[in-house]
Amino acid sequence: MAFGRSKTATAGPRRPPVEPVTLKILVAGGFGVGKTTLVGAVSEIRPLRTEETLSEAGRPVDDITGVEAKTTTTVAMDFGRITLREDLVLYLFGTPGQDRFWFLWDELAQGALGAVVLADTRRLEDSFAAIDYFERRGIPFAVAVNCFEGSARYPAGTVRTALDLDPEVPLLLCDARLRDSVKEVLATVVEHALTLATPPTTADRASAAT
Ligand SMILES: Nc1nc2c(ncn2[C@@H]2O[C@H](COP(=O)(O)OP(=O)(O)O)[C@@H](O)[C@H]2O)c(=O)[nH]1
Ligand SMILES: [Mg+2]
Repeated sequence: MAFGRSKTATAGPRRPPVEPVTLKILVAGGFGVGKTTLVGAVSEIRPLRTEETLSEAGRPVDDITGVEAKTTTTVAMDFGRITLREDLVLYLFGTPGQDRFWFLWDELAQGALGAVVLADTRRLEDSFAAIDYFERRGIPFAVAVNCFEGSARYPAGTVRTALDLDPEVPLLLCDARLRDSVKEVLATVVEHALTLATPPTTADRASAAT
C-alpha cells in the first residue's frame, strides 16, 4: 500500500499560481453593428474607448448625414479584457469602422490569435470587408450575428450562404449586450483558432490519406 506514488505527499503545501495565457482577439464588423457594445459587455476593465469629437477638419470626410446627433466617433479602437478561464485571458481589440482607418487594421492584427466578425442581417454587406480581410490574411475568425430586435431571423445556413463562408468557419447568433452570449462567441473563436493552429497528428494524416 505504501508503494504507490502519492500525489498529496509530493505536492507542495500550496498550488503554484497559474500564469494565465493571454490571447489577442479582434472584434470587427460594420459601423453600428455592436462592437463597442460587445467589448463593454464582457470587459473586466473599464473599456478604453478612443472616442474623438468629430472635428471641423473631419467634417467633409465623416459622413454624418442622418446621424447629426453623433458628435463622437471611435477613432482607433475599443479595448477590453476578459478572463475566460483561470488560465486564459483574452484581450479584445475592436477595429475601427470607418474606411479611412483601414491602415490601423494591419497594426491591430499583429499577433492576433483570431477574430470575431459581427454581422447584422439587415445589412450583411457591411461585414464583407472584414471577412475578406481575415480570409486574405489567414486569420481564423467566427461570424456572430448580433440579433437586434426587429431584424428578421434567418436560418444559419441562409446567412452562411449569403456571406459565402467556408464550411469550417463557425457561425453563431448572439446578443452583444449579454455577457454570457459574448463569452460563448469568444470561446468559439478561441477553440476554432486553436484547432486550426494545432498541427494534424500522425493519425489524422493517416486517415486523411485513406
Ligand atoms: N437592440 C440591440 N441594440 C444593440 C445591440 N448591440 C448594440 N446595440 C446598439 O446599437 C448601437 C450601435 O452599437 P455599437 O456597439 O456602438 O456599434 P459599433 O459601431 O459596432 O461599435 C448602440 O446604440 C447599441 O446600444 C443588440 O444586440 N441589440
Ligand atoms: Mg464602436
